[in-house]
Amino acid sequence: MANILLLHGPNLSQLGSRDPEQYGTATLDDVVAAARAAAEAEGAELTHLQTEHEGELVSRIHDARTDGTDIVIVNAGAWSHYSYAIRDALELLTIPKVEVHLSNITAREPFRHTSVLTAVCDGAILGFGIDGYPLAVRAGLNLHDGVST
Ligand code: CA2
Repeated sequence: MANILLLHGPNLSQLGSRDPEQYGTATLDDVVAAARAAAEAEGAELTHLQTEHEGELVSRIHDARTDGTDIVIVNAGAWSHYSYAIRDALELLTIPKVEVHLSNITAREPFRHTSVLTAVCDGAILGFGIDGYPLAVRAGLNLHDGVST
């Protein structure tokens, strides 16, 4: 059974409380449930962490090197745009890594156009709201299983 680790960064705990045109109406619990349902439908298990603390996310990524995690799915929120610490931690992790953003960051303010994480992930899914998460699960499992798409 594949173990999927889903990671969320700052402010994503507040999803569903405002900005529905940008982020949709789903709460973080809804997002995690959608990802978990997709994982479980494929016989995989999903663990989740959301944190407002950058070091906690870095440490959790380090732990994933040795705790049996097979796949990481990460929406690091605003850290995606500038955190070289998270980028370096992800680079050390040699398992399938899928980046997700609810919004299409390339169509927003210039400071959101770049994610410093994308180059150290296998790929990124942008702009599909909550629907991006089952897609990310599928992509991560395909990489894990060596299925080409
Ligand atoms: O589109 C995404 O998934 C983002 O990672 C969301 C981040 C944002 O900083 C990134 O640029 C893109 C965080 C969004 C803030 O979350 C809110 C949640 C509820 C209400 C308002 C903001």
